[in-house]
Amino acid sequence: MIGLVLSGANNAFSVRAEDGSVIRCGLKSKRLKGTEGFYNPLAAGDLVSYEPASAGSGTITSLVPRRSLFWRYNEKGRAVQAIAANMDLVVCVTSARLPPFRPRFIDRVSLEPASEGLPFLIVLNKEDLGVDDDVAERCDDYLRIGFSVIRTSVESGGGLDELASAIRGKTAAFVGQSGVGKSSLLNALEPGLGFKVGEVCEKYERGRHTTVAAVLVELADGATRVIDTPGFRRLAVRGMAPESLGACFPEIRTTSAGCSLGARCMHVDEPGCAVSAAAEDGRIHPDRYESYLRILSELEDTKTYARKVGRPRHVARRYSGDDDGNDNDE
Ligand SMILES: Nc1nc2c(ncn2[C@@H]2O[C@H](COP(=O)(O)OP(=O)(O)O)[C@@H](O)[C@H]2O)c(=O)[nH]1
Ligand SMILES: [Mg+2]
Ligand SMILES: [Zn+2]
Repeated sequence: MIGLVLSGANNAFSVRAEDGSVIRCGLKSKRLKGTEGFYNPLAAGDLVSYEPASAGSGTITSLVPRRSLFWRYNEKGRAVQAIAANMDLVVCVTSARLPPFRPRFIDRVSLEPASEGLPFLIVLNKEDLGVDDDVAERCDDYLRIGFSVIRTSVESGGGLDELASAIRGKTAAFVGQSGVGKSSLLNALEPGLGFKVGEVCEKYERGRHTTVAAVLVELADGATRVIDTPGFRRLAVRGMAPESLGACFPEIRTTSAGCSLGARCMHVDEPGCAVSAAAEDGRIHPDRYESYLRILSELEDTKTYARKVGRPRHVARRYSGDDDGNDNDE
């Protein structure tokens, strides 16, 4: 029988059975085929084969191949951690303030959907706290390069209808750092969901980690599924060839057709690079280009990639602070 993993970790998972009931399942073997090398065997949204045991429990025997996966690199475990599976849409929730807007983090989150060809939606929540000009300018740029952006406020209710229609009938994974309002937004979409809402610690302007593992919930319409994920501040990019990175930035992908070196151009300081020229004159946002260079050098550093093109040169940063979307504090 096929079941849908709603939540769980280690060897205890909540699985929605075919008859709609929720059963507790363990794994038949520690090594589930298709999950080798992962930090955790299963994620919310996974489809699994299971054998029913006693009432209300079962044993997971295999994983149905995933259509899509949102994962992060788990530094401590030194392995890829599956967070949400089989979603149709990745929703990156950010806040206008408290915690501060972090475009570099958005850039990192966007890589996976972009590389898998999944729709990517940016939600700018807490609009009621005020949207600074530089935040609005970045959101306009995200729209320009083809991502969707919706402004919301759980406080005023603004944008919630638009968000509800953007996810209707889909499986949507809500990701983002702690405290931006992922759980609050989901609770506002439908009464009774009861996701736990945390406090934002004023001193650090950061949220506390209240969601420990991702949880999938089906909405009352029977067609929409939402996955609430734990907030993470750190999103290291691994397991991608440096040459593939440019294709994950839509505006770099389209501009790179004009590079003199063609597909060999890494867009750092090669002669005739159309991408660095576009970053210079603003056709590519300089902050996006800077994100590209930083992630590229991270990939180079971690993959012992033979560097032919030298260190990324410094590009003036227009966004305040030295946040690179990947701070060490967790
Ligand atoms: N002012 C304001 N506060 C919000 C909004 N959405 C959420 N919050 C608050 O932000 C804090 C963190 O919310 P939570 O949903 O737990 O964030 P999560 O960690 O992303 O799930 C809570 O104190 C919420 O009440 C909003 O639109 N406006
Ligand atoms: Mg939460
Ligand atoms: Zn180039």
